[in-house]
Amino acid sequence: METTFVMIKPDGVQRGLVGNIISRFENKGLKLVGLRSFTPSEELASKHYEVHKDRPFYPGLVKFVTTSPVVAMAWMGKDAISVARNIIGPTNGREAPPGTIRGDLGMDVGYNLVHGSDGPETATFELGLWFPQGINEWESNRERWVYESR
Ligand code: IDP
Ligand code: MG
Repeated sequence: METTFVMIKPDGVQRGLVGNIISRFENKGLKLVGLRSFTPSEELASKHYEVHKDRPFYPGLVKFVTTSPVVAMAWMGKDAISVARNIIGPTNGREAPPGTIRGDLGMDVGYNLVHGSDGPETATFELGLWFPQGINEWESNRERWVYESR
């Protein structure tokens, strides 16, 4: 089982898409093991997006995610990192295929509604950053109806 970090960015919260977005991960069969809604500090957002610090869009990106609340989540499941990335879709909403969050709901490359960890090291780093108190793991009786065997 893998756990991945997913964040609904301020555009998703402001547009009232929180329920729509969460239900896609839930319906897929992933398990919600962490959930926090708050406006991130500049320190937190800068650390989260540190890999992009030399990119021209970095200052605007940090400003974007610190001006309004986000919904930070931890989702668990088999291959949860790639499964979540597939649910989210490619970065640019105009190019993202229908069926993905960005393809169905977004029209922009920066305002693209959701963040998802892109690999195991990133997921560990981001989960530690956003959930310093740890995740809330729990036993789901649903999982024996999601996976053939455990
Ligand atoms: P990802 O979210 O699909 O993994 P990344 O390339 O890791 O995309 O970029 C991180 C975030 O930075 C994107 O989700 C988007 O919000 C923003 N971003 C990426 N490229 C651009 C750009 O060219 N202009 C503005 N914002 C961008
Ligand atoms: Mg990325």
